[in-house]
Amino acid sequence: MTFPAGFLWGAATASYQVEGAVAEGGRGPSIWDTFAAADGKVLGGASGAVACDHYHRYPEDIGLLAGLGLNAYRFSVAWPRVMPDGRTTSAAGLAFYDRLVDELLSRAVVPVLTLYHWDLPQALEDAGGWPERDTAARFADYAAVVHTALGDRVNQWTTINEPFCAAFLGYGSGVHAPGVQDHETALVAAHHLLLAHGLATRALAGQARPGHEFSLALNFAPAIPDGDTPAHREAARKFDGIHNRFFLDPVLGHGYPEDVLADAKHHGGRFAAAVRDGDTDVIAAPIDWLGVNYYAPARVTPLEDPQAPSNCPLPTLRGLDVLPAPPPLTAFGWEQAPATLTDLLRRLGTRSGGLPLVVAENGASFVDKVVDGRVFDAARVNYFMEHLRAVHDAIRDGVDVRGYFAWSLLDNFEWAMGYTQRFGLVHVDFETQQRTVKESGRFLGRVARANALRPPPDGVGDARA
Ligand code: GBH
Repeated sequence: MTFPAGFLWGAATASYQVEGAVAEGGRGPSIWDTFAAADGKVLGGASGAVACDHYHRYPEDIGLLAGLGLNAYRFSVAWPRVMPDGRTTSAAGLAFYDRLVDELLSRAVVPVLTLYHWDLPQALEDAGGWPERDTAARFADYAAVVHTALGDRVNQWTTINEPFCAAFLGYGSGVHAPGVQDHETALVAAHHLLLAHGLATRALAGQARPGHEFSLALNFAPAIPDGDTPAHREAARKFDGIHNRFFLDPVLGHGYPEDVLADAKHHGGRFAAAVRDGDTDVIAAPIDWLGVNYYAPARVTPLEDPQAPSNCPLPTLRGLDVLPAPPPLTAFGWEQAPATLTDLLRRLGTRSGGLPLVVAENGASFVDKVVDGRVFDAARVNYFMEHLRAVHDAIRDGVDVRGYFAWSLLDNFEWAMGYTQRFGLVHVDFETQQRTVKESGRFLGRVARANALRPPPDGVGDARA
């Protein structure tokens, strides 16, 4: 099972989840520093203050990634390093990413840079955050500054990682920073995040060099109706609408989906008022590829009362429940459904008219133990193997998939779950900062070096056989 020539094989991280050093190099506070400092928001009272200390240990970490045989590193830039107050550029902040990019290039690793993975400067939250339209303009300015500084060496640019999470978990359910709980506010925030993507993409395109490519990364949770009735299909439509199409459709130039806007009617008029003439054109700024973050589907079932509140805390959702996932589960309790990834990639390829796709995140948390200096994470090896076969199935069917990034290079700060969920190809001991490459890291590196997945010997690790 060979992958296309030039396929990007990488691992991903995010600034707040790995860097630590939150008070160094002139970095300003972000909403995640504030959120993690508040009582009861993050499991165990944890924060990203130290995390993996990647800010100091990036040469070692990039050495591990390159040593495995991976050829790309997807990382995010911390806006509050580059602009401690959200507006004024810090040379010291930019200098860190300068060093990081040089280190990657010296090891022939392709830098894939994400401008926003949820660490909004606190000063901008104090000025209204994503529910405030001006934040989108501030983001475009910031994007241009980073692009000016690194555009001579970085070709792959992603504006925003998972606007769904930044908006709906940050301002709707409140389980992520800044912890606002208001679904109408969350919809407004979502619009401004998408607007920020469009404004930034336009700004970067205006100063692009040959070879530069622009993208954003959306998280998809395909909705699987847990039964074959019209009510089940309606429940799946609603979930798919707000989780997936609400973000995908405007980026692809189709505007906001009418059915989702109808589902959103009970939220009042603030979202409609936030969408100004011309915004949908901005959001539809051409991109070169779409980042596809995939972890698991959602099994949905209708409630008898179509107006009854859903157990899934997303704006617009009424009259449906999301069922507990069937086993085998990851440590997070997420379903393992590789075939859903094939379906998703096919659907995105069709819906986008053939836009190149990159699997920008895929991975699983399991309970890992270091034994005699090794981590035999067989469940994760199996997870990667099955999902890579799923990606290959889509490519075989003609979908243009250009790369695959494991989430994550390192065990790291898993947001509201603190340090309790390990997703890394590399184990991190958070007491000593000792790194231990896991078996899954070696496995992915072998696949990357071969640019091919070899079928396993009969019956071995083959859940589909
Ligand atoms: C990714 O998001 C993040 O990009 C990354 O930073 C993180 O470490 C990684 O996942 C692992 O968690 O729909 O309200 O029931 C994953 C997207 C979105 C998946 C929220 C789980 C459940 C919330 N996640 N979703 S809800």
